[in-house]
Amino acid sequence: MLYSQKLSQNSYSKKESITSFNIMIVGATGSGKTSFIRTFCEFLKQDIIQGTYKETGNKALKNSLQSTEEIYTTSMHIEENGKRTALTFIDTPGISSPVIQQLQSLTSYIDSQYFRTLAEYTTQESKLQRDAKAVDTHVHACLYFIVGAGFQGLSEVDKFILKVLSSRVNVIPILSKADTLTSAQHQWLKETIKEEIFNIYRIPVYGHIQVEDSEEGEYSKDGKDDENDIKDTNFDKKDEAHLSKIINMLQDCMFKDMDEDACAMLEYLHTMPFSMISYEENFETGRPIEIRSHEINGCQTSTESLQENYNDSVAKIINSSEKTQTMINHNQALGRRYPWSVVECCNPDHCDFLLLKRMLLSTHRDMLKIDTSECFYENYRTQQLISHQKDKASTMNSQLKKANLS
Ligand SMILES: Nc1nc2c(ncn2[C@@H]2O[C@H](COP(=O)(O)OP(=O)(O)OP(=O)(O)O)[C@@H](O)[C@H]2O)c(=O)[nH]1
Ligand SMILES: [Mg+2]
Repeated sequence: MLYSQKLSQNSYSKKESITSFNIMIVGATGSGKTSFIRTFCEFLKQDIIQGTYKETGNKALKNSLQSTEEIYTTSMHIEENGKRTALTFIDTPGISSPVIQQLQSLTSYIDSQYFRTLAEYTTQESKLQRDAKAVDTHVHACLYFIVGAGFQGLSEVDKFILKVLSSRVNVIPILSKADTLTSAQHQWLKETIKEEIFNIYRIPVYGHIQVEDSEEGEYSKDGKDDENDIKDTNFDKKDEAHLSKIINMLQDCMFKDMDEDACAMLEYLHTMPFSMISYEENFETGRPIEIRSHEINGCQTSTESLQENYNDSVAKIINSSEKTQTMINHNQALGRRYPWSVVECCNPDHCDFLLLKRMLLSTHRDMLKIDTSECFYENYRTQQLISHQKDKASTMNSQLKKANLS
């Protein structure tokens, strides 16, 4: 089946007034996860519908930056281009050794959201009408933070975590602290991470579509079937051209069928891993340092140069309304100040913050939700049913044995 056909079959309800969208942030200790959430929230401030901002942590985003000790959430309702989203960030403690235990707490959190839906559906099965207002708490996207400085290829730990998480959620790789990289390092890291994920280790992160050579244009989601195999670290399916095959297939869909989703997926594959810079905070207040408009370079020219570098058909990256958003208010920008210059979180020449925001909240939001409910939740449900059947069968067996003995 063509990519475009599958997506159109799953078209979401246009009547829906507000859509829940939940983003989990995962990565090594100190990789910049909490700073990223703070930057995102600060940037979104003007879009937040008043009175909807909530944190389950103890004002985790308001005081000065602390190491994250336990999972907490930050939620808000935002409205952008007429689309309303109930957005939740799930911040997680940094991963350090021993990895297994920490990873298990993340997978338990993810699975418990699927379990919640399963339990709701089971209890409502007897009712005539299901509760249409049930809140969707599934993790729709999981941003995996990789620190660029000192990177020498994906470590065994990175591969293991990425593989385990990709069997449960849509994982999106992030290259954090991009301000610490030279332009050449930045480019090398992007290419290397993409090459390793798609071609060398074939890790089924978001965008990893299996292209079958035999039937051109056929595809299926790759690697989602071995989801519970937490110990499977067999990354030996090297295919140097795998990413090119995916891109060719998507380009086919885009040109033949004018498929907008295929175009959005090409944009995503072009950019990932998304490079990020979070704002520098004032030590005393925990608030972003003040950067005035005269300290920063004009963004308009840089956006144009970025567009020139892109393949024409995929180049509608940043629209004019987003250009103005590089300033969070009239004359202030988010960024980090160095002796030689100021780096800006929202300048597309400096990092991919705006592209990531657009991808998550607009171009890919519904695709990520569809993937989560139709692929990951369905996998979870099937596994639960199978294990329930197995339990039942073994109970019956032992009862039969007892009956035969007596
Ligand atoms: N240079 C630079 N430093 C950053 C950036 N983002 C965060 N930092 C710094 O990195 C340190 C750790 O940031 P956090 O946001 O607490 O990292 P974390 O991943 O949440 O840390 P844990 O919760 O302990 O796992 C802080 O000193 C931040 O100021 C960035 O984009 N660039
Ligand atoms: Mg943190």
